[in-house]
Amino acid sequence: MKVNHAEITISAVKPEQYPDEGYPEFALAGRSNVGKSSFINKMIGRKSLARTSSKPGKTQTLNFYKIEESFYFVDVPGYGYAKVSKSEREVWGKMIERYMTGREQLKSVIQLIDLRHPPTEDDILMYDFLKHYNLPTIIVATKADKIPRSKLQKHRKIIKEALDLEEGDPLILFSSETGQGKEEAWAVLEERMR
Ligand SMILES: Nc1nc2c(ncn2[C@@H]2O[C@H](COP(=O)(O)OP(=O)(O)OP(=O)(O)O)[C@@H](O)[C@H]2O)c(=O)[nH]1
Ligand SMILES: [Mg+2]
Repeated sequence: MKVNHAEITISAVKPEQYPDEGYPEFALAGRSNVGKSSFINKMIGRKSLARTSSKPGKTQTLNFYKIEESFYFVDVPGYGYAKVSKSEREVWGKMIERYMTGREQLKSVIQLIDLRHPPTEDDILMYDFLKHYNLPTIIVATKADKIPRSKLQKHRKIIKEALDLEEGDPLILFSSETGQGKEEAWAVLEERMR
């Protein structure tokens, strides 16, 4: 898909603020700094619509990006950032749970995992949470440009096995630097938008 129009509609913290057009939504989940905002930017071909940072834990709200007047990417605050207090973590957990378990137009959760390292305990907990609620999931393994070609499949397998990936959940190797995986990701999204 070639995106001509994308805009941030709202940064929401509660359901009353979510957009109400009923467009399909794809939420981005993943640990802090894994590349969620970069994924959105790469997919829509914009350098910095979704704010990226070298400072982890920056996104603290559900950011709804409206794409082509037809669907939303929802940038969700990252998990697993050590310097976040226990009470902040609880607020985060409630916000995510409320959105992800009660949102009819949420078509799939795109869970991003750093391809360079085995999934963390938090990655596995998040995937188990999504599967517990029967949420269709797409795993996007980020920073593929940092892995030598000859080792890509080995790293892919480690993620697949650590998550005990369910059949039907795609695992896409992705790089927001090179654009690797972009077409594959669009194909899956377009299929799931219907
Ligand atoms: N080499 C490489 N770097 C990447 C890739 N994706 C993201 N990065 C870098 O990783 C850092 C974090 O990226 P973000 O997109 O801000 O990560 P995020 O998941 O949105 O982080 P939070 O909003 O803090 O949760 C930035 O410095 C990016 O440039 C990738 O595919 N390859
Ligand atoms: Mg971000």
